[in-house]
Amino acid sequence: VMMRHELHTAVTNDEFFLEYQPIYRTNGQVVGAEVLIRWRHPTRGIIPPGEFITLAETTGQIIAVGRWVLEQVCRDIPRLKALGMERVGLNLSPIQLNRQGFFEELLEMTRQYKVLPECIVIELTENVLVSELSNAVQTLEELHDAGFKIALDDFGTGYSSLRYLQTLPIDIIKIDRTFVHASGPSHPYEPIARAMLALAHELGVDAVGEGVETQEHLTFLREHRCGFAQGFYLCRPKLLSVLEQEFSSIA
Ligand code: G
Ligand code: G
Ligand code: MN
Ligand code: NA
Repeated sequence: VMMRHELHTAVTNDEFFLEYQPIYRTNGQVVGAEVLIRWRHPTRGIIPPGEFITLAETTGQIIAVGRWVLEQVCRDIPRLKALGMERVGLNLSPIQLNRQGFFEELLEMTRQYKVLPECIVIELTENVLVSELSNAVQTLEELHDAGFKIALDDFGTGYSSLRYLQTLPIDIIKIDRTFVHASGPSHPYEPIARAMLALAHELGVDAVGEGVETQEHLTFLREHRCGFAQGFYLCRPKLLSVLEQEFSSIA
């Protein structure tokens, strides 16, 4: 169909671009970033990933798109490091993860650009793990053994069982913003949010609070020993060149 063909053109015409959203320690220090793809459509303007990733998955074009993202990230890593962003979170679709040879391709790409595996955080949603569990487990083990970091994205919103936290090589849980926004003693999710952070602490995995939009959200995370935070209150996703300007004017 139309959009499918347009997606194909987008890959060949270089219409995608990346934004990075910084990730901070809850004490304020920047430590990393999450990369988010955008599509600069020739007539429709900027299209967010929510509007084309699903299509790219169903058509298989996600493979080419994902490869483009990975290569661009590998190129950007030295510049990110210069800003104190030592790790980059990459959102992966189950189709990418379950594709034969994905691990080898990732390894090959990082070697080519002399990127250390520990600089790359593979972000997966809980739903990915449930729907495609059989293949995913082995690939995740391989990735983890090679030094790549594994993050469970949108934690608390999917269909996952807590069992995955023990059976999969998870390094980081990203607490969904539903729970980050639950601060305040009268909020019904507040006990759950606190329990999620206690769980991360018990398991020895890093916790990143997502969707931090106010000082109150940040204080809540800090008070409940959440080590890391990300959100509009701290910094919006931005072009790397814009981050470079802003971070150098602060320093
Ligand atoms: O920016 P926005 O809120 O529209 O992002 C929507 C979703 O798109 C997020 O859940 C994010 O994980 C996903 N996403 C962003 N970049 C990528 C990417 O490079 N690959 C995949 N598979 N998903 C992405
Ligand atoms: O599903 P995932 O966590 O990968 O989604 C990332 C998306 O969340 C990005 O599209 C990003 O724009 C969005 N996002 C980042 N920070 C905030 C925030 O503070 N509030 C809200 N509502 N969305 C955010
Ligand atoms: Mn994510
Ligand atoms: Na998320």
